[in-house]
Amino acid sequence: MYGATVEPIEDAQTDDNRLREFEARIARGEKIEPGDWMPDEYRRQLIRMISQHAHSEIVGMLPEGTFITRAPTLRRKLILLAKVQDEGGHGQYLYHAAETLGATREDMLDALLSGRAKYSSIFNYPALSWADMGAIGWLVDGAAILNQTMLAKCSYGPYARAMKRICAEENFHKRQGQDIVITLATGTPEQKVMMQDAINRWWWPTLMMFGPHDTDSPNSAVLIRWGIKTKTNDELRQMFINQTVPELLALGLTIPDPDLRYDEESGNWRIGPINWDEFWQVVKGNGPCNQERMDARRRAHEDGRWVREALAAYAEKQSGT
Ligand code: BYC
Repeated sequence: MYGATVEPIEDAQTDDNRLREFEARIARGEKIEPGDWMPDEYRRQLIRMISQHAHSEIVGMLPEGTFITRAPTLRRKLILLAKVQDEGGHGQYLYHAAETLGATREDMLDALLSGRAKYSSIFNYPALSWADMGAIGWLVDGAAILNQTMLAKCSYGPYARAMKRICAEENFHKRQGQDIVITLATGTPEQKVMMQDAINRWWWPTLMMFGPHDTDSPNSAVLIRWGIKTKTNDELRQMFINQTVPELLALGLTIPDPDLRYDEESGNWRIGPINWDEFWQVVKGNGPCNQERMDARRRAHEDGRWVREALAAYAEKQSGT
């Protein structure tokens, strides 16, 4: 009887001590590794974020994938093919990172294919012209780099290390986007119109990629407390705006925001209101391409079934079971 009442108190004290030590390690800048003690909520938040990130990479292959056969030159085709392959590779690193926390590949894929899992809102918009390859590379990859450079310093070792490798490749992705944008923006009048149209369509969805305003971001507080995020959604969004606006304007392109203005006092470019209704509609599955994206992923999963079965059968044969 005595033991039964004492044990939970000891457990609670042990957990308090573990939490203190865990937080002290994060404060010292140490990485948390897979076998280390961690709060359940830290594990849950990481699995949520890393698996959503992995899904985003895989679904993110689709808008650009449709242009591999339509690239204007062989060189552009090779570059785009390499970029889309890189994205598949990023998905693999990230699924592995989530597996180190106990998530299984089957559960993560099931969550994606059944529509339970989120993935980045940005990939539910259509890629309509070759200029979109430039806009995705410059804007979408540019936004992703800012977010991922932050995550490369996060407290969880496997995620931070995956991010370092991914960021190196993302920089190449952004460069190829910039190269397309510069070529079209300084090309024929028709090319410039095509480029401007792509910027007009991708600008606002890219700003939404950073997530809701800090006041509406329920996960940020705990992610920042435990060193997963070190910057807020709004801080990263503002960094992106300040970096990108002058570069696009310098090319003679415009930003589709009548309220855009430079604030001398703070040194920030100020934007008009973001359409959060549109964002939440897209996140809930009602964006322009959500259905198409999920159909494509489900089809690919079915098409790959025989490969998974053959591999499983081979592994079973090898192990002699
Ligand atoms: N889309 O509390 P909040 C790439 C959700 S791929 C959809 O602020 P958090 C690339 C959020 O999940 C790059 N959902 O969340 C690939 C949460 O719902 P749950 C993708 C979004 O986690 C191919 C709710 O809204 N990058 O670069 O603190 C080609 C409340 O939000 C979005 C990553 O995944 C969104 N945009 O902050 C080219 C980076 N935003 O989960 C390029 C890793 C928010 O509670 N993720 N939500 O049900 C992150 O850094 C953070 O999760 C976010 C959101 C900044 C995205």
